[in-house]
Amino acid sequence: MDGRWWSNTSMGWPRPGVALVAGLFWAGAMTGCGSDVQVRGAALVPLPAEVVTGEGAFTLGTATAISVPAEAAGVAGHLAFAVEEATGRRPERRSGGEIRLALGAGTGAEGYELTVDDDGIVIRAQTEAGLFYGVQTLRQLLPQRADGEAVRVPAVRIADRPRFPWRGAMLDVARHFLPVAEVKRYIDLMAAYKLNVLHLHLTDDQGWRLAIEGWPALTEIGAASQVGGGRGGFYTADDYRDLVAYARARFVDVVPEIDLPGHTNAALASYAELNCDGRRRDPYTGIEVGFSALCVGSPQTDRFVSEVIAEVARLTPGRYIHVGGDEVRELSEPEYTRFMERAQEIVGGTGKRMAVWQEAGRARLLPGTIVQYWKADEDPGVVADAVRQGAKVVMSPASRVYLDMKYDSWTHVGQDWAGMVEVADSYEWDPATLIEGVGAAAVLGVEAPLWTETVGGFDDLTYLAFPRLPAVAEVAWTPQERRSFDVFAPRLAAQAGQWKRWGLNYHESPQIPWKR
Ligand code: TNX
Repeated sequence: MDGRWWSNTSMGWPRPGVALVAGLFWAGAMTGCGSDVQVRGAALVPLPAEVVTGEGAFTLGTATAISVPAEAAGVAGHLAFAVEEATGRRPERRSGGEIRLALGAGTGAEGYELTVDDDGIVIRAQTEAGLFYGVQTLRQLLPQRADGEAVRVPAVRIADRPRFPWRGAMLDVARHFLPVAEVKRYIDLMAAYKLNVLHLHLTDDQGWRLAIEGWPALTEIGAASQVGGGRGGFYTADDYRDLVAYARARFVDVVPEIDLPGHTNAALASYAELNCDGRRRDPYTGIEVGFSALCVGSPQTDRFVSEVIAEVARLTPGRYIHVGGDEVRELSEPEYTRFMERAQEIVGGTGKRMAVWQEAGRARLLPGTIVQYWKADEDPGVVADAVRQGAKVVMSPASRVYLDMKYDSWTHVGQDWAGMVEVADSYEWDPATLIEGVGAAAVLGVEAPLWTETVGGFDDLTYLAFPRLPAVAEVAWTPQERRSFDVFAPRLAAQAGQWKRWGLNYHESPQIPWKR
């Protein structure tokens, strides 16, 4: 069978080296060589590690069935959905179906192989996660639904695996609360682009968004505010479990953040005892940062932090708990580092590992801690210091991947303190060379935060995330030597049909050749 796959050579194409394939693929489309259906292969985001076109095609019809082994049952529904999106009909699941999932060694933990030939489609992977990513790729290969027409998928062989294990997005549900249904929609969008970590920024000055047993005022008072004075809101433990399960079913881990010891006005407004002067703060609805801090070192604060972290750990199956540590201006250096080290002990006591914003690199860290880089004008040397202590780094450079930055001066929503961030800025950088002293081995991955000071509704949220979120997904997934903005831009443009069908509000960046 192999001979068929290298038959490109006979079309005058060189045997495809990894770096060449995408460029040739697209060049073929541009010069009109190949049918329109073949062009669809060029529409993959993130670009797989290897793509080789073949000859022939598989045609899906209303009788096409799917075949899924019992051990991969968690992916069966996702595959059925992908086929239904394309054909308009839910496929039957039976052994011997033409679209087949198979478990087997050799693809790496999250990798997969996808083969389309005249007889059918096979996705093979070592894990259910790998199969799920193969299904997401298949979704992008399937032509958009045209009722009654046969759905033809050109022959192709894809071998794919991610560059980084942490491919994240962060939602700030504290500044403006987001209902469960909207967080789920965002998880769907993340998963379509193979992102696998949802960092939930659950608490901040303007609101506390998770119910904690034994601390009812956190939700009675702390959750009842948000930026601009709206009603706020919070997740019950059941809501949160529901979100975690929904994410898990899409191979997304939830990393909860309880931002400490600063960004805590909502907690300070809920409980007088958390303030050194014993007086409750007023709820805060502005957008200043850095003014609040727990009364560190007091037994009340220690009990509060211990009980909150214990509850969050109990509700969270994932490995990490984020405890913030950013922008604390009200504490002395020793007060700050001592608090972060105590928080680390508390997190460790629950069996989890701690994640923190880069500032906490100044504290003594345990190996395996995650430090999240975000700000260039804060000394990036602290990140290298943290790495020397055995920490791993998640890259969230604000000037590249803060999805709350405006695209340009016309953007109707967002901030600009880290500059204007167009989609090319989000795309054209290498996480492994960004910070001196922090090489590839220290980088766990990439995460795109979306802070919501200015974001009041889901349409504004998606406007900021699209198209930059898919750009960041490719930074996190695709080998660096395979990436170039020129080849990315038309592939990204090809996503817009999906976005329209999903009803997404997105930014029509002038850097992308959208098709009209
Ligand atoms: C900085 S990033 C913050 C957030 C703001 C954001 C706005 C970080 C650790 N702190 O509190 O929401 O900028 O862009």
